[in-house]
Amino acid sequence: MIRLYTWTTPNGRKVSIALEELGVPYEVRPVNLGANEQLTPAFLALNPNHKIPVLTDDELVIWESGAILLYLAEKTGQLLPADFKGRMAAIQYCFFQTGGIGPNLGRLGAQLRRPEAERNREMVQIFSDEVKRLIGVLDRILADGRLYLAGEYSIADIMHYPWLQPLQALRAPMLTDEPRVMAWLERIGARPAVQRGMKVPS
Ligand SMILES: N[C@@H](CCC(=O)N[C@@H](CS)C(=O)NCC(=O)O)C(=O)O
Repeated sequence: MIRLYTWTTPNGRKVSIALEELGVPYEVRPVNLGANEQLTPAFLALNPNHKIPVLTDDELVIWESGAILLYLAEKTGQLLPADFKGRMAAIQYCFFQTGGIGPNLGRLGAQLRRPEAERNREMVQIFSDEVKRLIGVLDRILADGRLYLAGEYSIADIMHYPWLQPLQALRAPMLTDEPRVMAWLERIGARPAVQRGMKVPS
């Protein structure tokens, strides 16, 4: 039985989207980050890095969203291109997401959630410039007319969607300025499994 330890945040939703896409039965264990439940000894025993998501599959415990999505893709033989070049491209975009858009947008969000007087303006500028640049990179990748990042729908798209969807909902100019990224987000967001995964935990 697969168990997903998660919360209402982008990294957790990558995994619920993938599980919904795969139609794999799973049990949700909400970890309330607002109540610091990720710091409890029981959770630290699963993930010493005290972050969601964590996935357990019987005795196996995996953390880091990219590793979890790769595990699910390998286990089911889905959501990764079958050809070697395509697989490597998809994995490349997964690393690109966890090293770029994830941390930069995460830190930008953390600044913007503070009252205005408590924000570090320099940090806000640095993170928003970097997020804008990274969205520009996605736009450049999509410029050849491909529908999905690695050619076909894969974990590479799932890794990015929950991070960028809030910017889409806010109609943030750094995103709306890039019509190809907007169209790609709309394409992903139209998928029923994505819509279900974005509601986990309910
Ligand atoms: N690189 C990790 C990042 C996971 C992450 O940052 N999780 C956040 C929520 S989106 C978290 O659990 N934060 C709690 C903490 O840092 O104590 C991944 O991709 O899984």
